[in-house]
Amino acid sequence: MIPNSELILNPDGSIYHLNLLPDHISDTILTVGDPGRVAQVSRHFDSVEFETTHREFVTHVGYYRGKRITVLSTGMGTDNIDIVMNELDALVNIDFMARTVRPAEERMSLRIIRLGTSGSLQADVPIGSVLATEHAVGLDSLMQFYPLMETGLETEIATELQATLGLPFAPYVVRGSDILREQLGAGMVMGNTLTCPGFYGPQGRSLRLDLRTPDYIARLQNFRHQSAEGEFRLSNFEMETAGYYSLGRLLGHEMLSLNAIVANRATGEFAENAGAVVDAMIEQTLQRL
Ligand code: R1P
Ligand code: URA
Repeated sequence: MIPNSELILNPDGSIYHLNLLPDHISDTILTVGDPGRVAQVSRHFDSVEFETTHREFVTHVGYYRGKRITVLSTGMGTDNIDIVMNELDALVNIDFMARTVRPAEERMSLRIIRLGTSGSLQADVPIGSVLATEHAVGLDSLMQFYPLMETGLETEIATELQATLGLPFAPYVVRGSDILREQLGAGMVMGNTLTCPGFYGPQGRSLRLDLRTPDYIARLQNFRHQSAEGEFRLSNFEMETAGYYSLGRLLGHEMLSLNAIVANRATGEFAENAGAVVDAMIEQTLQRL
């Protein structure tokens, strides 16, 4: 039995942070960082049957062209993704009454799609494009706490990137679901996403503070790893994808991160209408679900 201090339920039986009951979610879940973006997605729904808000976690559940969809905001950073992924998984794979993990044959695999904003690292991934993440690379510490099994290629990339950046720790590298990326990402840019534990220094932005590594951005832009699978380079920056992909692998959920490119760090531009770039990604994704 999972104790009260580990599986924390609110007085109405809902899970601690997300404030949701098992019946509230669908098998397809769209996640966004910005709580304000939840309504930007659900305004396309035929109907909304349930809404709740707790902290930065806003959830709308409704129907889009007859399909039941949940859209949920996560706030920023992989520390929040640890909460979101563990609690979404608990909603489907833990029996709240018995406080036990469901047997393997009863466990459910969710389809979770992140609709986020992102900064491009490469001049040829322009503002306005939508990038579907193939590999995520985590510079955050989340995977120091879980036994993520990385493939040989993932470990090689992590080791080389650690040396390139002169980091005291190895990043973690994890490839996402090929099926979901092919299903929903047709015509989008395919790329490898660097998940950072911050928006400024960890993404090489220097307003008033110097960075430890002055040519940090150039090192990331020029990083290449050659393997039988081809050339690997880093395409874009954001703050959640590696958390999703690694916890998705560990918990058995299908994950896809879609990135609306609103900044380009090679050219120094920021989108004049970032909202329109995000809207286009939302509409295209909903039509493909
Ligand atoms: C930073 O501005 C935030 O934007 C990106 C980053 O991952 C980070 O959360 O995603 P969202 O637009 O989904 O929040
Ligand atoms: N989100 C990020 O994390 N970085 C950017 O540059 C833009 C959006």
